[in-house]
Amino acid sequence: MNVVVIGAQWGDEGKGKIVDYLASRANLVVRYSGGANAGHTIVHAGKTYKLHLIPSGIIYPETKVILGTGMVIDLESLFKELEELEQNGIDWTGRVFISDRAHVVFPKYKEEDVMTEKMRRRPIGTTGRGIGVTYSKKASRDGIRIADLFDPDIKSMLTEEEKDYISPYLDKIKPLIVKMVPFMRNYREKNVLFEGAQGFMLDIDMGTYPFVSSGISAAAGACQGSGVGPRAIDAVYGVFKAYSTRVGNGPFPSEFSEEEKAIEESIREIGNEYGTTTGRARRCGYLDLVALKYACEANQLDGLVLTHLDTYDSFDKIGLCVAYEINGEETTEFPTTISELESAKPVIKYFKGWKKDLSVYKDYKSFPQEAIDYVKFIEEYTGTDIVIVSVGKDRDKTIMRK
Ligand code: 2SA
Ligand code: GDP
Ligand code: MG
Repeated sequence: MNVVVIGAQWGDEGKGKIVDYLASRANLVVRYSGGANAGHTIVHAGKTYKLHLIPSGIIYPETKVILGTGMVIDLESLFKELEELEQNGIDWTGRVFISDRAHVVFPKYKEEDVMTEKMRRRPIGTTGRGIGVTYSKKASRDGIRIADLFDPDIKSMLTEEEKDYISPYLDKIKPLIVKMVPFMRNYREKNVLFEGAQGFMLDIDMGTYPFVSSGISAAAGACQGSGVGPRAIDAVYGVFKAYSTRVGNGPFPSEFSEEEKAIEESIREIGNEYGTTTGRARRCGYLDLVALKYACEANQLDGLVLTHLDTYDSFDKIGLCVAYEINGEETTEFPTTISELESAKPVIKYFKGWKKDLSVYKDYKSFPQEAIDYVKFIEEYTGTDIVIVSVGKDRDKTIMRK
């Protein structure tokens, strides 16, 4: 089985947790997009792991992981992360691989990222990790790939500063590099998980452009970012939270208004909605079904994974954004332009809260009826089954429905 797991919102849906959960059956986990901008959290056996470049799946002692062709690699960050894993008792030797075709992020790209942000008329709120600059270099064919670090012709073109930067990493990275296509050939009959980064609404083509990241966070990127064809994929799952969050700038139609700031505060505190990489407070709003349905359709999701349902445990009532009102007209089609998105007023339908601690439930069927009603409405609206429900950050707070 080859399964793709994407974020179906604006990132931070709990992809790390869900990929880790599903990785118990995987031989290989491939990260196919993004770079050290991502922050994927896994909580297991009293330990919290925050991964940025390394695919979730590394926590299992046998599972192999690969940083795919679609990624942009910050070497300094990579080796820092591997060191942290070691300190946490994770032996990664012989289990971490890097695509020969992934691109390298140089320190000056990060500086340029921060500088460009300062000059933008409408800053995106990037993470400052050099992501956009590296993908721009790639698209304009001025990038340096992992394999190029060992090509004498290309090495001679590097500046002294660049040569000095890469030199301490060359011996360390060499044993990790593989030719992506033959590497994937060896996994044809095995179980492979393809891990997306950020969320579908931050996808360079399909997201709220230009307020997006620069990689492909859509499911389709799993193929391009790993060197397999679309026929290789057996199933695609989209992870989403019981509410919506967005970190950084850009339109967010269901974002809580000034009068609703107290609700936002509660969600942020209960759900711990702070950036895993930058620590920035995440903006919050009710679950946006217009956006979620768009993600379901555009990625042809086979199933949804709902996380953070427990974050609503203490709420009396819970809203769902079921349409946008734009220029006096209601729509359920996700708009393309920023002006439409910025003028969209959310149409909210309210549900009764369940007021129970969901984290103690082991079985979906015994959930309080109010929680079941909420879940059922989302399934009916999106036309997509919710196959897993997560009720806590720990790996064991995960309920498989089918
Ligand atoms: P960039 O740095 O060029 O990719 O930023 C472009 C936009 O993409 C957003 N972005 C993210 N959104 C959610 N989560 C991300 N990862 C971290 C996390 C974010 C953090 O797990 O919390 O720690 O702040 C992520 N990475 C990029 C970003 O906010 C910009 O809006
Ligand atoms: P990712 O980028 O999609 O992997 O998500 P992040 O790790 O950036 O943010 C998700 C946060 O929610 C992390 O702190 C997780 O530990 C936490 N989390 C994941 N699932 C759940 C859940 O079902 N309930 C609660 N309370 N926390 C969760
Ligand atoms: Mg994250």
